Amino acid sequence: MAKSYPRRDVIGGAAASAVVLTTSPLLAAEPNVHDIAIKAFKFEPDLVQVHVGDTIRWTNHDVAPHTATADAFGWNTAEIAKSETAEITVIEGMETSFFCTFHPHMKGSIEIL
Ligand SMILES: [Cu+2]
Repeated sequence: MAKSYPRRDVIGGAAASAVVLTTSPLLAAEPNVHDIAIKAFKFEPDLVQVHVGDTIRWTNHDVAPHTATADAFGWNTAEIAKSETAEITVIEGMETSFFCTFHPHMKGSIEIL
């Protein structure tokens, strides 16, 4: 006649270890999203500090359309209409100065850390 014994919770112990690993501070930081508002014909803030892999997101709060365009046209959000957003992903060596093609006095900078 078979006798039943209580089982040790070995699987539960392994799962607990896995949780510790995924929360290790040694893992690389998650990519961040950096918001730039376009308001009253200005980029706010006009300087963002970012890491490669981060996203920069512009939101146009003006009625007029705007763009965020690299000074030498290496990247470009194209037209951002009222209340719309546009994003770019930060890549190594990308241009770090940008302006609005419709309003060239609007300028902004990216600092890649
Ligand atoms: Cu503009």
